[in-house]
Amino acid sequence: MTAFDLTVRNGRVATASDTFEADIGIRDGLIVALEKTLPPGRQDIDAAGRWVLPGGVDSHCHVEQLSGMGVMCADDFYSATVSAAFGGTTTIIPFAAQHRGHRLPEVVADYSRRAAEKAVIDYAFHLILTDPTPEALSTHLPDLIRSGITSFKVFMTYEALKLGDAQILDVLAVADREGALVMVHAENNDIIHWIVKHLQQQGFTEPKYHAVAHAPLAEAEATHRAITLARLLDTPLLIVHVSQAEAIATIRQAQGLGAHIHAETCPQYLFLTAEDIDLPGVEGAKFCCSPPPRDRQSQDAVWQGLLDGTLALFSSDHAPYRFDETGKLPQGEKTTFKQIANGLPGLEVRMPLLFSEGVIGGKISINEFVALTATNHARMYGLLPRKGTIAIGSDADLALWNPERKVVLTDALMHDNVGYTPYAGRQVQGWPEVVINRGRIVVDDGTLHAERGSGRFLPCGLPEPVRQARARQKPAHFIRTLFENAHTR
Ligand code: DUC
Ligand code: ZN
Ligand code: ZN
Repeated sequence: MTAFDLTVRNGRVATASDTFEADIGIRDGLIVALEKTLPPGRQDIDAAGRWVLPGGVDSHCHVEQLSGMGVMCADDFYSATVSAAFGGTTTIIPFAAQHRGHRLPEVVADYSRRAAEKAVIDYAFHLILTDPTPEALSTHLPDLIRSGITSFKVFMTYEALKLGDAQILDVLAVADREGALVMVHAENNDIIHWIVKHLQQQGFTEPKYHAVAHAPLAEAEATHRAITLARLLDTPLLIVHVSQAEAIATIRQAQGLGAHIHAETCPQYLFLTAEDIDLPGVEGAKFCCSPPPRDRQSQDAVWQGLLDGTLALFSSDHAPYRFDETGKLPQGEKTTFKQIANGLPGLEVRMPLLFSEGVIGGKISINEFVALTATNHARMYGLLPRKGTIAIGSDADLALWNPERKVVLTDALMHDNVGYTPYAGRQVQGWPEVVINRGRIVVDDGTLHAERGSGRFLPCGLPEPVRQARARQKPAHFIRTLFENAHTR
């Protein structure tokens, strides 16, 4: 009898903390052996000359989701997960997005059904919470947390999505009590609206004004305010898609004070700037996302934040819209910056961009790469050790990276349904040639092998920040008890 369904042999293995030579034995979708030399499996892959890394975990992406502006994403759960897999990612955490007036259980059931039919790799869900009614707070959220959705995103901007500060406090308090992590989109809505109004009055409509409207200070202020709300309740908070220096400094300072503040950044803040939006006609729409790409100093600040640990997560924030009337350009060539759908594709290029610039470029170690693209995500959202690492008992989610292979990123190379990549023409070094999810070879040298619907839902456990906050034995907290009293009467 063969001991293993699959062995990955002769590779150099890296986790977030170790680097070692080992063969990996896989049975029933799990890693069951890690030895210098293992007997052959029913199927063998020779990883000589390649890095064997945990499959990536992309914990921020939008899939088959209606935006706040009412635009449907270009990717469904099939195209998004295929695209992710080709880029070395084996787990995604997209959003089940509530729109006002919709009940959370139905929202989640709808996303779950669509993902189960189409995904080719494993997935969990966060919620987007836009309507924290008393029923949602007291019943739906606790039920969903128990069913494995243990993180929710709230917005401080977008008229259709945003919560006020008091509502955010309500959500933070429920999350604190029930064991979930709140993620926040931190931009000051009024600042953005005020600038937009004046830009529009003066006829400034091109895409580049998107970056003017979403001023760095709008992000800095909202980041400070969001952190203040979390500190008031002494509860964890995760700031998503951080793009600029002042916000990073505020996060760093709060972390230094012992607050449970965590943060994420994305490729667009390392590899693009506002200059990319400043193109003739509406071409710049391809680079419009919120927060927008900033400037060189901001890029440096984001790199520094990744290096010193202020920013623990490197996610794509894949928010895919085609460069046509269905997505970026509802009014064709006449589309103004305010009408452009916000978001960039990035599931497929997230890891190759960071591998090339970070690991090959000598800015980060291979272990830091693994932490930033896989392990920290799994830990943050309660999926470790099942996902995000290479260890006995973990799911056999692996990516075999050829560190020598040079690839020019082109629109045609992408497997999503977007039609363009903001990084077209860039050469990267290092490529995930074989991608394995639960022991199934999903991608092998440019060919997809996974079936539609073969991905599985992953219930998330307690997010690590929540576990840490609980372990710290919070002193009785009068302000929090005010909330508890109000909700137990
Ligand atoms: N926020 C996101 O997280 N993604 C896309 C657009 C946005 O504003
Ligand atoms: Zn956002
Ligand atoms: Zn997003």
